[in-house]
Amino acid sequence: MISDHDQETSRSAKTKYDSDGYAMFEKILDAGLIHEARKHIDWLLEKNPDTRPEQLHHFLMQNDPFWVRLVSDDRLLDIAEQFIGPNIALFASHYIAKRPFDGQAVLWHQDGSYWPLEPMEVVTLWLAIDDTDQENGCMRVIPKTQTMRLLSEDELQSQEDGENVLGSGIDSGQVDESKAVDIILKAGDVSVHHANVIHGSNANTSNRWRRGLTIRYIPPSTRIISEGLHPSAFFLRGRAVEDVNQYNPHPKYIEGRHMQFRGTETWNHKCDSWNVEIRPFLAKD
Ligand SMILES: O=C(O)CCC(=O)C(=O)O
Repeated sequence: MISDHDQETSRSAKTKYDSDGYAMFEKILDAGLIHEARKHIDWLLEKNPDTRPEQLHHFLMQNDPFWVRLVSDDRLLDIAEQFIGPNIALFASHYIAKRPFDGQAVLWHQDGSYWPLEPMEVVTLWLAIDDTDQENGCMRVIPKTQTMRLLSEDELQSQEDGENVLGSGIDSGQVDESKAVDIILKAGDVSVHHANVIHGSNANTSNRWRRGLTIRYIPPSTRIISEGLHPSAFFLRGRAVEDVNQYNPHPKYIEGRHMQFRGTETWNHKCDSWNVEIRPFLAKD
């Protein structure tokens, strides 16, 4: 049962989000799970030695039980529910992990410019896996820009110099940086942002990591426009909608193939029953 205090906190976060395009939630995930998320990044980097740590994208998650377990955590879904309602699917997720002294910037952008979603009903949760601040390249938001129209990808400036995460961004002349707010978080905290709000982050100039996980949740009425099965389309909570999306089955943990994590046996049982429950919405193979 949600306490009066939690209800009050969630009401004020929603008010902040509606007004400014973002909100913050403290102390959401426990230190044990955050430790496993750090181990997971190390494991992914070992398996993908040519991939920069800012580029651990959703295409790696289709058969990764820990990743799907993490984004299905009820504490995260309870937050997503406040913004998109009780029926929740995953569209994408991406670790943006910035190494000490070397982590790249994310240029100013609106997420929706890049996304094949119809309608653009989606919310991002950004999970802090380290403490984040100005020195290690925390996220920065320009409040209230969620009311701006979405720029299309060809209205963005390309900057494919390999020195920034997205390879493009909004022309800096169109962004009033004096209004930027730093999203300073502790590991285990979560920030939430709107698909239209302008945001980005600076490079990591500190001697500390700055690891974060972006998680993009949609209601199942939002269509993911994709040729074939989208690799990170997972149905996570509530009721799915017919003839909109096809989903991947929740992957079971297999020793030797996947990263070991706490509760794998329980996870595997959950996968079995969940995959039966949502069978009509799973991609046919
Ligand atoms: O992690 C970052 O620095 C930027 C995150 C971001 O751009 C996003 O979540 O859309």
